Amino acid sequence: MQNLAEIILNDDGSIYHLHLKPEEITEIVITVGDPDRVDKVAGFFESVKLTRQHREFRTITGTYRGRPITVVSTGIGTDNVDIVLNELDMLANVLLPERVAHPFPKSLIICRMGTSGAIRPDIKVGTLLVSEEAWGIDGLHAGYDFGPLTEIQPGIYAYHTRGDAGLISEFQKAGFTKGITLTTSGFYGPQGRSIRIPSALSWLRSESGFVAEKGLTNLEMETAGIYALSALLGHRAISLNAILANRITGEFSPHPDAVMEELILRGLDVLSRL
Ligand code: R1P
Repeated sequence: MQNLAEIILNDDGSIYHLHLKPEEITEIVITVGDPDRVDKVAGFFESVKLTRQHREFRTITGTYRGRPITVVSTGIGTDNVDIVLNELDMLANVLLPERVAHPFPKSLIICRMGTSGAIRPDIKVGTLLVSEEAWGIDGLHAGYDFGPLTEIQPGIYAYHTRGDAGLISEFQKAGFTKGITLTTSGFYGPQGRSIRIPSALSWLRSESGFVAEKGLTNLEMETAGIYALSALLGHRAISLNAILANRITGEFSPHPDAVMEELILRGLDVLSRL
C-alpha cells in the first residue's frame, strides 16, 4: 500500500536528504561510499551539469562519452543506502511536487563502485569483482520484506539477494571476476575484527561454516541493501568491488587509488555502452 503523501520535500521542492529534483538525476546512477570519490568519478566526465551536496550525499550529474550519468555518495552503510535508494526512486517514479505516481514508472541502473576486502585466499588484492549475489547481515531486513532469512549463527540472520543478471554478464565480459558478497552492519566486530573487544563473527576470516557453505568471496557494507531495495523498487543494480585487502592472507594493495581508478574507468566504459 503506497502512501506518497508521506514524501518529504524541502522548501525549494527538492527531495529531503539528497536535495535533488527529478530532472537532476539520470537513468544511470553510480553510487560510491566516499563523498570525495564522487569528484573522482566525475573527473572523467566531459561535461558537468549539476553539483549538489547535503550532509554525506554529494551528487554530480554530467556526461561520459555522451551518456548522461549521475554519481552520488551514500556514505558508509545500508542505513544510508535506504535513504539514497528510496529518494532516487521517488525522483524517478513520483511526479513532484504533486506527489502523484508517475504514469510511466522508470527502471534506473544503479551501479555501486566501492572498496572491499576478500575473504578467500585466491582472490588477490587488485581484483575487480562484480557481486553476483549478496547476503546481508546489516539489519535493513528489519524494515522490509526481503523474503526468508537464514540463521547463520544463533540469533544472527541474513537475507539473500542478487544483482541484475544482464548487468552481471556485461561486467563479466569486461573482465570483472564474479563473487558472492557479504554485507555487514559495521567494519570491526561485524567484519570479524577483534581490536580491543572480541568480535562475535571471528569465524568470518576462517574460510569455514557459512563462508565456505555459501562460497562468500568478500565483505563490504552496502551491496545487499542496494540489491534488495532495487529488486523491490524495480531497478537494475550492480555492485563493483575494488579488492584492496585480503583478510585471509593479510595482504593489502600497495596502490589502492590506482585500483579504484581502474574500476571507475572500466565501470564507466561498460555503463556508457549499455
Ligand atoms: C568501510 O571502510 C567502507 O568502505 C567500503 C565499505 O563498503 C564501507 O562503505 O566501501 P566504500 O569504499 O565504497 O565506502
